Amino acid sequence: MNHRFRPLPCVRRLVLCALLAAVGLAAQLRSAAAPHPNVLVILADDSGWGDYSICGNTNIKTPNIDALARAGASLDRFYVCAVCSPTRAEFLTGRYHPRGGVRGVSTGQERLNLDEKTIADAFKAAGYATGAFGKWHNGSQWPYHPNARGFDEYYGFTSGHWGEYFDPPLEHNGQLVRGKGYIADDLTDHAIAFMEKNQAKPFFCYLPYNTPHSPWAVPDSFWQRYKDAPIPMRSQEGDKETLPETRCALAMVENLDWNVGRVLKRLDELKLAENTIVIYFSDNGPNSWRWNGGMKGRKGSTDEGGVRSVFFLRWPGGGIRPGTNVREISGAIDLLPTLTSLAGIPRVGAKPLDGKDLSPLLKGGPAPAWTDRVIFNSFGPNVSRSRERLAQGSVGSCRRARRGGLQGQRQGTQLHSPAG
Ligand SMILES: [Ca+2]
Repeated sequence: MNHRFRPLPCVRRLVLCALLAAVGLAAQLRSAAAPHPNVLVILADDSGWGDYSICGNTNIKTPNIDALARAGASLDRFYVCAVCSPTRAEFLTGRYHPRGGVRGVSTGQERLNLDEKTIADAFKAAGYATGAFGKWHNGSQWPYHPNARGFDEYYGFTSGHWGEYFDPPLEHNGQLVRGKGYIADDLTDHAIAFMEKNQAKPFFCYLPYNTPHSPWAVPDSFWQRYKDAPIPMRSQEGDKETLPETRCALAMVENLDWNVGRVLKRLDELKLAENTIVIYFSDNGPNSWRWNGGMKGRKGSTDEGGVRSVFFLRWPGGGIRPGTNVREISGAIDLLPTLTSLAGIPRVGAKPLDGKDLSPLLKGGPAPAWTDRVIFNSFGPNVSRSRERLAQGSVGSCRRARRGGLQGQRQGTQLHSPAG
């Protein structure tokens, strides 16, 4: 007699259900274990909100940056600082720049306090390869050097201004080297090499260009497009605009656009685009009087024209839908909490953040609960603030900007005289 146990039909069904449940759980675990997204942060230097064709500027063509914008989300009211170092400090820490000791751009005022933790510290601690390629401007020497602030690899120059843009003297992880060709092209080449080298694991690549910051220097192929070109869209400041400067700035932004196109093309070729968060913004307003949507102020001012930047974020594999337009105010202080949240990694450090996680806004869907807030901006003796309600007026965005400017934006920022 065969005494081997034969499960009853109902028991067999239970076993089958258990097996199916186990398979489902395994699939969920595989999903949960999906690789963290790569992050590519592209930062322009002194490019104004109006320096892009997608913002309605017919003086210039920026097809690659425009395409990046259309493929993801735009932060329509994104605020940076009046000058370089403060914006970079806010991006790095998620905190207003004075909290980290950054009050200016030179004489040590650009240094980020050593007890501040950076966004690169967070990504490095989470196992990312971290690299920065470009202008640092938050302290030149160790221990303020980028290699000491969370970046495994650094190529570029650590000060805020560089006098030579062709074959320039630069550094690579603290070693003096000679750059090759135009500086923006060279920085792009090194960022691409970093992504290629680290394509098998998640990377955090910070690409802070130093153009269109002066000196006014651009490869001849780009200059030839503008040398004699008409400039139909002008600064509202009239005689203050210097056309040769406008022409060179626009040529430098077109060079930036070309380099952004090269990076994005390489991400496609490496099949990394789907799971790479790409963001693009500038560190302050335009460095010359040129068309900027009619906004008051330029670089160095806490008025709207000095502190409003474009902001584009693309992440096809992360549920960021093309054409998403976020109207709520936001700023460089929001990038650390937002990018760590999107990547699913913890921040490093315990100091209170000023920024907020914008991911509910970026992912769209039903209107997320969002609390109105005030964003402050300061430089020297000037302080300004932007409020949600003021910024939600009947003004344009990059997607629907038209020639003639955005005069209403003057109301978006209020300037307050310093006490005394
Ligand atoms: Ca700048």
